[in-house]
Amino acid sequence: MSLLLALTGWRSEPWIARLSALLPGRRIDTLGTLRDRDAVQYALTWRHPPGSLEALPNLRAIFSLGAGVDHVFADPRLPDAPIVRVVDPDLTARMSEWVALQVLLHHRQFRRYDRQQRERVWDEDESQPRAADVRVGLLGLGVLGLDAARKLQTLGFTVAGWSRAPKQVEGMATYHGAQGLDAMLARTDILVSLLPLTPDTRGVLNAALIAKLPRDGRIGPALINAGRGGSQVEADILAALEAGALKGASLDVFETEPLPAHSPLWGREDVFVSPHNSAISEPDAVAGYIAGQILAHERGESWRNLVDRTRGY
Ligand code: NDP
Ligand code: OXD
Repeated sequence: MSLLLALTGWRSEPWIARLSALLPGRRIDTLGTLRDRDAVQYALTWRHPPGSLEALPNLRAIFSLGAGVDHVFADPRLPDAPIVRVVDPDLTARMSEWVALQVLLHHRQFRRYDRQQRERVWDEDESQPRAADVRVGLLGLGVLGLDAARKLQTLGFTVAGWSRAPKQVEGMATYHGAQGLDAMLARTDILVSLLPLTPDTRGVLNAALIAKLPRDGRIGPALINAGRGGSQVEADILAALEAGALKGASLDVFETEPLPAHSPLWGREDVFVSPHNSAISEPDAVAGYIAGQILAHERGESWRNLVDRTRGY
């Protein structure tokens, strides 16, 4: 019985090494080495080629090697097996680090002082607001959004969050649905998106949304997106930066990845670009999580962190 690694853009070797150590005696195949399709019980995917998980008659589960599963649903010929996604403290901690870094970057005007240092300019801004005076709004209050929100609260920011379904979170203002979105945007200086990409969230970070962010805050408005690039309209973000409707942006994900060399986002001082690595799937952590799930399932336990196919996340 075997595991199949179906990866695009990621190396298989680190995963094979970790999984072989954790699940001794099982064959780990890649799409290139697979000969016996009947033997495959578990498929592990990161952007697998569409159709490559078909004709695996004994498939018990599909594991996304990331927290997001839009890449899984991009396959129109996806087999009808349970889909398990990554929920892991290592990945969650990495994302919260990145979000906190970006919120602080805008709050403490990092790009400005970075430029001033390069230009040897000593120009103190006497109007530095307190973190409590800065309103952060989280789009997506799931595993990652909630952890980031809590850590931002610890730093002193005034944090609210938005989700699809109503959610009670002690000590935090929460909003949901279309009306809730407008209400949260109206009290947001720094907007952070940790939304999954679904038909409902595609293109949601657009001109109309940006126009609803207040311009009377102590800093911002600023937009931070580490969810998925398909949720953002980059032409609208650029136009908003030009018009002053946005003061800055931090983007880890893009409509096209890698971000094309000709994208104007690269060259802007008011935009921070990172290469979709705000929260990597570290093979030690994630292989351990997946092996643990497989062994637990084989002892009769239910899958944890199953993806809802109708919601798309
Ligand atoms: P979760 O499924 O735990 O949380 C998703 C959140 O988004 C939930 O709060 C959900 O609402 C909300 N949501 C989904 N659809 C809508 C909608 N239409 N309207 C309002 N809220 C909505 O996911 P995670 O927090 O674990 O991960 C979030 C995303 O982060 C991933 O899907 C992935 O795209 C991205 N990611 C990016 C990484 C990177 O390196 N850049 C790394 C890891 C993840 P509700 O609570 O009501 O269900
Ligand atoms: C993920 C990612 O979904 O890295 O985990 O984007």
